[in-house]
Amino acid sequence: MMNRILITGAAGQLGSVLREKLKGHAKVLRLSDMADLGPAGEGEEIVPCDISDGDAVMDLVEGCDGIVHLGGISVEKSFDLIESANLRGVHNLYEAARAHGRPRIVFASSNHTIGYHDQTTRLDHTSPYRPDGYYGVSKIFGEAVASLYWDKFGQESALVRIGSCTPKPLNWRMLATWLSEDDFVSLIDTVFRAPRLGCTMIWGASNNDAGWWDNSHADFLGWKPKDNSADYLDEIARTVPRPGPEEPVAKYQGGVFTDEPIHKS
Ligand code: NAI
Ligand code: 15L
Repeated sequence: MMNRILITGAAGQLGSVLREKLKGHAKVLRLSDMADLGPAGEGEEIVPCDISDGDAVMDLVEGCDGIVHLGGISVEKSFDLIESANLRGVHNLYEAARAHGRPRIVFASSNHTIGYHDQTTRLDHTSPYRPDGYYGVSKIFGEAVASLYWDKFGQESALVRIGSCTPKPLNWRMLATWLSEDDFVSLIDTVFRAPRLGCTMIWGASNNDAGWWDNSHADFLGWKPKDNSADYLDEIARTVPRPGPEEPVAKYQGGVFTDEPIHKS
């Protein structure tokens, strides 16, 4: 069993899910965020930290043998906000990992790295980036830093381009992008157990009939997502009006993010 897994962004939506569902995957879960995390439970350590602070991140990472990096801005915002949390934050994390024995990193990247691809296009790991905002650009930066630290220092990472991780798919687009919480947990578990990881991009989506992304390049890891958004098709058809084909949410893989302005600080 792993000794200590660090979860950054542990107070957020996915962090709260993993706080529960990764219990028992390591002797200790070190939970970190700049937002309040409440008291530590059994098998938990709470370490508050702003990831844009390099010294604090250096201390945060010490003693961890795996990292799930969720912390940062998770939607489109001004460049200033994204720069400090997502650009400096990732730089600080990789520098700290390098100094502390190179624990494996699961980096929460996003489908917004490729958001301007049309929904009729099938993508694989060789498809070009088409970010739909500065948020998507910052995730491409994170993937590039991971690649640099792999080639230069042998730092292993899983670059998980998460689609939409929610308890169930909520709209027509999510029939393609949905990642169930359990499949996310099994992905993290697979990544930490794999004999070889390297620096591998993985599409973070469940086994959806309506999916857009081909993960066959990452078959060597052995991850087998079990859930399928098709189980919710009837419910969505009954409750969610179908958008017109030219609406961003139905046209582009990044959905409504493609309709965002460039935000000012
Ligand atoms: P969230 O916004 O709920 O959580 C992010 C957490 O990061 C928050 O608790 C926030 O306080 C923390 N944070 C922000 N700036 C920080 C800083 N400077 N220092 C320390 N902590 C900071 O986001 P969510 O939905 O939980 O997503 C987690 C990660 O997964 C994010 O990196 C997001 O970009 C990525 N992701 C999530 C998807 C989803 O479906 N939820 C889809 C694609 C990517
Ligand atoms: C993301 O990257 C966001 O963090 C999340 O809030 C969702 O909007 C998701 O993508 C999505 O595209 O559904």
